[in-house]
Amino acid sequence: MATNRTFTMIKPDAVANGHIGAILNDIIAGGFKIIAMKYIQLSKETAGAFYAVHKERPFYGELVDFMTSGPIVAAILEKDNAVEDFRTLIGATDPSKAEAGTIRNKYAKSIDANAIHGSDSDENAAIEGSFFFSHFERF
Ligand code: RTP
Ligand code: MG
Repeated sequence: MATNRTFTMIKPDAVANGHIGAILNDIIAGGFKIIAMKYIQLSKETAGAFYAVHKERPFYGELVDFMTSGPIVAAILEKDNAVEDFRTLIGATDPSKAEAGTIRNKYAKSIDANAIHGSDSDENAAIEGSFFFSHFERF
């Protein structure tokens, strides 16, 4: 059964381009409730650990460099069918393929600087949420 939580990061490009407010509005308008949130800059070590599943991929080094290039907003979100519905709200990894109206279609410039992260499974949503937030930081 699908759990009702997912994890997201508003990535450094979207933060630098002034889209935090607009993206949070889209997330809330999409029916998601914010359970936890923080504004932080990742170290290479932290970003490398978060993306360890992609370690062998050719884009890993660039991904870690990009994700540590400026502050991000990390959050745990709640909604029925959260993981799948959030992936629909953000659109395809490559923004040129993301459907009109999706967050990546509106705010992302390239497959590397693609504005936002969304967990890809219930299991990863739980792992990623716990990576960033303790139980005392969830509401
Ligand atoms: P995310 O994890 O950020 O929500 O993105 P995703 O599931 O749609 O894509 P994923 O396969 O998990 O890849 C993580 C991030 O790596 C970059 N990427 N570059 N050049 C490439 O072929 C390529 N593929 C992936 C993207 O920035 C992607 O968000
Ligand atoms: Mg992914």
